[in-house]
This record gives sequence, C-alpha cells and structure tokens, in this order.
Amino acid sequence: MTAKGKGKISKNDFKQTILADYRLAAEVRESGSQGRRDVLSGKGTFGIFGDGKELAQIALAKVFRHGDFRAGYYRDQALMTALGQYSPKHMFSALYGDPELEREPSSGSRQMMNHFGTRFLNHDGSWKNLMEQNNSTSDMACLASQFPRLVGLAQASQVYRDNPELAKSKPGFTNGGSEIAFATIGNSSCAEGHFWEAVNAIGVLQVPAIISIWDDAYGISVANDVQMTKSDVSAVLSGFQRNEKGAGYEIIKVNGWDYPALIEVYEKAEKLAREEHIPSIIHVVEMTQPTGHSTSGSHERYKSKERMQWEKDFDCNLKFREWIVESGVATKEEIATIDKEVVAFVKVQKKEAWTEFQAPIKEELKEVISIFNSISAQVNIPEIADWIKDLNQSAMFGLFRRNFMSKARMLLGMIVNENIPEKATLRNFINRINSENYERYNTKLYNETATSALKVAEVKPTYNSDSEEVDARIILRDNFHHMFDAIPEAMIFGEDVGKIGGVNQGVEGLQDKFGESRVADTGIREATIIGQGIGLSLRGLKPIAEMQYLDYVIYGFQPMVDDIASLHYRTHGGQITPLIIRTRGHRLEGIWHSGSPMGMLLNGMRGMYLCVPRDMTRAAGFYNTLMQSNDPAMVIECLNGYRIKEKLPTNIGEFRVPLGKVETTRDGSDITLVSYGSTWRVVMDATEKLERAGISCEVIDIQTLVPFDLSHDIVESVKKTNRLLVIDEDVPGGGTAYILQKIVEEQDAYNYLDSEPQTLAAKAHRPPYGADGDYFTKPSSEDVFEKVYAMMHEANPVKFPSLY
Ligand SMILES: Cc1ncc(C[n+]2csc(CCOP(=O)(O)OP(=O)(O)O)c2C)c(N)n1
Repeated sequence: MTAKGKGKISKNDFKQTILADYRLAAEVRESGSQGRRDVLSGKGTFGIFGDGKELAQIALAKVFRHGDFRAGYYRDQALMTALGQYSPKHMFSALYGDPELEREPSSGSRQMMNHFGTRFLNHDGSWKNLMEQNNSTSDMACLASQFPRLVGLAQASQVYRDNPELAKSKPGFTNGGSEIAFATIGNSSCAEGHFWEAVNAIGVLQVPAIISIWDDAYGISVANDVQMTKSDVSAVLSGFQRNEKGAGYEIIKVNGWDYPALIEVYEKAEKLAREEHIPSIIHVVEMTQPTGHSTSGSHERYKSKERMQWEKDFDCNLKFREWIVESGVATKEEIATIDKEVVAFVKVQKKEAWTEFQAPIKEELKEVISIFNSISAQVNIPEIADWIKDLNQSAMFGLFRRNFMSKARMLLGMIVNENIPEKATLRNFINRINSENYERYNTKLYNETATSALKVAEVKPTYNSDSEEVDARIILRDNFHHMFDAIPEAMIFGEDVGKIGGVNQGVEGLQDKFGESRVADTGIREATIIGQGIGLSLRGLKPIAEMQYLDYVIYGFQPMVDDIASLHYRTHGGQITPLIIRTRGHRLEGIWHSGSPMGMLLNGMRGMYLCVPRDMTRAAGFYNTLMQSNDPAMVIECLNGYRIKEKLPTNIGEFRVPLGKVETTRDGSDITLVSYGSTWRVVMDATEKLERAGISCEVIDIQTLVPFDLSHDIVESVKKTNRLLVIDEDVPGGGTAYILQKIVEEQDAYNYLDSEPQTLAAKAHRPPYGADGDYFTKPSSEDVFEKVYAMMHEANPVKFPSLY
C-alpha cells in the first residue's frame, strides 16, 4: 500500500495511517449516533448521516488531490471529513441549523445537514485558487442532480489539457488538466435518468470522472429488485466497459467492507483518470445502513431479520477492526482505546457546537426579556409573565429566535396605543433582529459583487452611413466570432452547434475557426448540456450551453432550477456558475416550436437572469454583457427573427446591452403597452392602426424579465397615460401576471391608473400547427387593436363606439 503520492512508507507510518483511518471512521459513526439522539431530543429537526459507508469514502479520499472536484450527496460525511473539510463539530452545527458561516461553511445552514460544499469564491466575488484546495460542488437533496454537472467538471480537464496555452493562463483553475471529477451516488438514485444520461455523455467524451456508487441494497425502503434490472447496476452498466471494440469506462465492483481492496481499486481508477483521462465506475457493494435511512423512520419496518443480522456482521467499521487485529496492525486493546477516545471527543465537539450556536440567541433573549419586563411594569399584560417563563425554559433545552420574535411582534400589536418609551425600544429590537436575519436567510439570491452583470456598463451599437441591412443571424454570427477571438475561455456547445453552425446558422464557421473543443456538437441530452455548462463554468471557463428550442428546455430545467438558480443562494455566496444558456423560442410553427412558457421559467429561475431580446442585435448585446460577468443567465432569441433584416453595427462584438433597462420604442399618451420578444413586433404593428383610430400608444420593450425594469421607467409612462396593457404569448396568468405584479405592486402603478390594468396573452392550450393555428391562438395585431380599443371604449364610449 502507498500513501498518497509518497511511494513506500515505513511500518510505523503504515500503522499510524491505518489507525488514523479507523479513528476517522469511528468518529463519523459516533457523531451520527449522537446526532440521532439530538434529533430525538428536539435539538435538531432532521438528521441524515454517513454511517455504513465510511470505509470506501476513506479509501476514495486517499486519491483525491488538491484541485480535484467532488459532485456528491448527503452520505459523504466520511469523505468530507477525510478531506479535511468537515468534522463532528461541523456536523452538529449543521444539524442544529447554526446560520453562521464560520461554523457551517457549506451554506450557513441554508441547506439541510450533511449537504456539503466548499467555498470557491472570496467575499468580493473573485475566485479562490481552486488548485490549492479540495473542491466540493454544492450538494442538493434532489437525487442524481449532481450528475449533470459532473459532465462539465470532468470535461474542463480535457479542455485545459487540449489547450495548454489557456491552461497556463488559468493557474487557479487547472494544473494542466490533470484534475479528476469524483461523483458519488446511492444505488437507488442510479434509477434516475440523469445518472444514465451523464454516464453516457462522459463515456462519449472520455473525460476524467470517477463515479462511486454506494450500494446498500435499498433506497429508503425500496430494495434493488424494484430499483434496477437484475438488481445490479454494474451488471446493467457492463456495456459501458471499455474493450477492444471501443472506449468506455473501467467498471469495478468491490465490497464496501474490504479496506485493502478498496484502496487498490481507487489507486487504479485514479491512475487511469489522471494520466489517461479514462473514466471509471466503482460499484461499492455490500454496504450497510446501520441506523436506517435518516432520522425520519426505522429500517426494521422494511428489512428482514436476516438482513439486519447480515448488516451487523458486515458492518464496514467492524470488518475494518477485525482486519486490523487479524493482520497484526494493532491489538484489540488499542482499538478499544481509540473507540473510547472517539466517544469523548465527539461529545466535546457536540457541546461546543451547541454552546456556540445558542450563545448569541441567549444574549438576544436576555435583551428581549428585559424589554418585556419594563413594558410589563407599565402596562397590565398578564401573558408576559408566562411568555418569560416559557422562554427561559426553552433556553435550557434549545432556543430559536422565532420563539421570542413571535412574542415580541405580538406584543408590539398589543401596545400600539400605549404612549410609553419602551414601545420604541421594542420596535427597534424587532427591526434589528429582522434585519440581521435578513442577512442570514434572505440574501445572495443574486451576485451583488463587482462581478455582477448589473455592473457592466452599456455600450450602444454604432452605425455609419455604409451600415448594411443583413439577415439578423449574421449579426449573431459575426458577434460570436468576435467574442471567441477576444475571450479564450468562451465555449459553445449543443445539438447541431458544431459542424453545421447551429440550426439557424448563428454560429456558422465558428467550429472551423476555433476548434472542436470550444465549439462542439453534443448528443441529444438537454439535462447534461446544461450540466456541462455548470461544471465548465465552475472551473473557470465561459460556456454558452445551447438548448436547441425553448420548448425542450423542460428537459434541462431541473438542473437550471435546482442547481444553477439556487447555487449562489444555497452556498451563501460561496459558489456561482457564470453560464449562459442560449435558446430560441416564441412563435414559429406547431406545439413544440412555438412555446413561450415564460411563467414556468420565471417561477423556476429566480436566481438567474432572463433576457428576452426583441431582435438579434439586442441578443448579441446581452451575450456581450453577460460574458463580462459571473452571473448565470438565459437568453431567448426570437425563433422567427433570424431572417428579418437588421442593420449591422460597426462595433460588432463590442456593444453591450444593460440588464434591467427597458426601452421605450414608441411614444404615446393614451395607453402604455408593455411587451417583449416576438410579441413586441405584433404590438408595434397594431399601434400604427390604433393611431389611425385616434389612440396614441406608448410601447415599452421590457428586454429582461429578470431583472425587471430596475429604474422603474414603466410607472413613469403609466403616470402619463394612466392606462396599462401587458401583452405576451405565454398562457393567461403566466408571464403577464408576473409583469403586472412588478408594475402595479412593486412600482406602485395602481395609484396612477384610470382603467383596470389588463393583460393579453395566448390561449391556455399549446399553439397548434400552421398559419391559422397561430392566428387563432397567439395575440395578433388585430387582437392587440381590439383589446386596446375596448379599454378606450370603456373610458370614452362616445368617442370610441363599440366595435362589435
Ligand atoms: C429526486 C428525488 N426523489 C426522491 C427523493 C426522496 N429520497 C431521499 S433519499 C431517497 C433514497 C435514496 O436512496 P439511495 O440512492 O440508495 O441512497 P442512500 O440514501 O441509500 O445512500 C429518496 C427516495 C429525493 N430526495 N430526490
């Protein structure tokens, strides 16, 4: 056996290494068992632990080097501890929900316990040197959701190895492309589509991933015979084995209790991945789950007596202990001493975590009780005495801020008419606690540092008298060529993006010029195209992941919603994905090429930006802006806009369209029409006809739905027209409901309206095929005319008599 990168070691070092591994396994086990008791006693609300999986994770950690990346899940407690990023104390802080980052660095307790993640960003939003640390991308509770991003994490090593110049210029992100992406997953989660999609993509790409499957035969209560064909994931995976017929994976099956075999397996997989970029799948079987899935139920309900006994006999820590003694590494007594020390150590760690968690809350309690007492001395509120008693009692077992805040806020309501100075003291206390907890729980959905897209200054497109009118796709194409010249980290990939230059020729010639590693075709696998973008962007590259059509984004939506959109928030600003998702949508032909599901996107994507340019000049401008930032965003090009003529700007590649800035594209005085994307042209067309009917319309193009009109320009228009109509081609109550909420509620337009604010959307069903299918489903110029006319008729029936 060798120690990581050090060659042969002495007998004593060997013994110390083994005993340190044993101690770590025992600590993880013991902290799980003490943590479980804490949940039963109410100190924590939910516990999920790493017991039964310790040994394989310790073996894995031995080949994990600084600069490597982990995409794993909640079972990896031993792995994270062995990597030096976790401890029993961290586990208890997370179990209690301690919101302070210094004690719960994965997420400041925004996540459940044992959902791990390391910090990639400094407080100012700049990147840390990721090659000097062990990197763990932030876990999610959604099973198999770590797999889409695994593809990009592993692919980045290939990109860097294929581009030595680029690699040299990014020392904080790569060490010549030798980094491995390690994934872990439970056996049952392997039944998810994401797993298979990612396994296939990695097999095709041949990138350095090592996938470990922790197989304890169950997924909560459901056994492998229900989860997997032949009850055996590696049997099913065997077609991915590399052989004389082609490249693939090294697939290895190993028992989770067999320490020497595990060490050997990981050493082999590491060598293949690091030196040759050959991926491996390590199916670790005969694992156990000694205390059941989580604290929410007992495994006696679904495991047979025989299985329970087998799990006792084949417990990996027990087998490790037996192996240590039988092979003469240490005596039973030495092991017993370690066991005893571990129990005491974990107790101390637990106590420290609890005390540090409770201390600031108890200080606040003291303060509020003193305010309660002084109010009670002046106003007769008999409940106060009981509250104080209850709160003091809670403080002995475990106190949450909500315990006293609910009382304090109720009390403010009760004394609102009292003229006592303590009312202000109470109000100040409530405001202060609310604002401190806003910082703890409600910030960092978006990046607010200097790397934010909102900090990128506008550069207007410029034209001269020679500027020619071209098919709009040329503007995109020329802009991408310029961008790829200027930004060596820029990459674009998706279905038909490489060889033919995209289905609408927006990246024509790009692959020929910049090569297959930067401009690439992918398989038809939307979730992992998005995941590829996530992984690459976490490793210092600037990917544009293309979804061929907006209607198929739904396949890639899960990683967008769960991973990208929540990442900056859930890591408390510790990680971010500078990823652009490019797609095209709105109206063209038929049910799946005309969609505009903006409500769905808006509801799922808070945490990302959403740009909806009305033409390709603006689309190009958004790409240029976003490329300068660290923020994730989606840009939806108008599917029917590529052949429309637009003037070619003279500063192609240089102009930047700001996010959150609306554009008034027509001045008017009777009504404000708010729209975006493809519908904008329909609206503009209708306004000509409305002008002839004596109605003057102001038209505003929203441009970015998120962020939405940051300077509140729309309400300024409503102040002038006193009427508002929002038009798009989503379902009724979809995107338009969001827009109305922004304008009426957030911008306070309600105060300036003389007519009911209205919306005009498409029908609730999908758009049918053909010109008439479109006409009778999506808002037409006539629909806009009639809607506006009806609003004016209601205001002035004499001037605007009824049309029908
Ligand atoms: C997508 C998704 N579906 C369901 C769940 C609920 N759930 C949490 S853990 C779990 C079982 C997972 O089993 P396995 O993959 O074998 O991992 P283990 O917990 O046994 O290590 C289930 C169904 C979830 N978290 N995510």
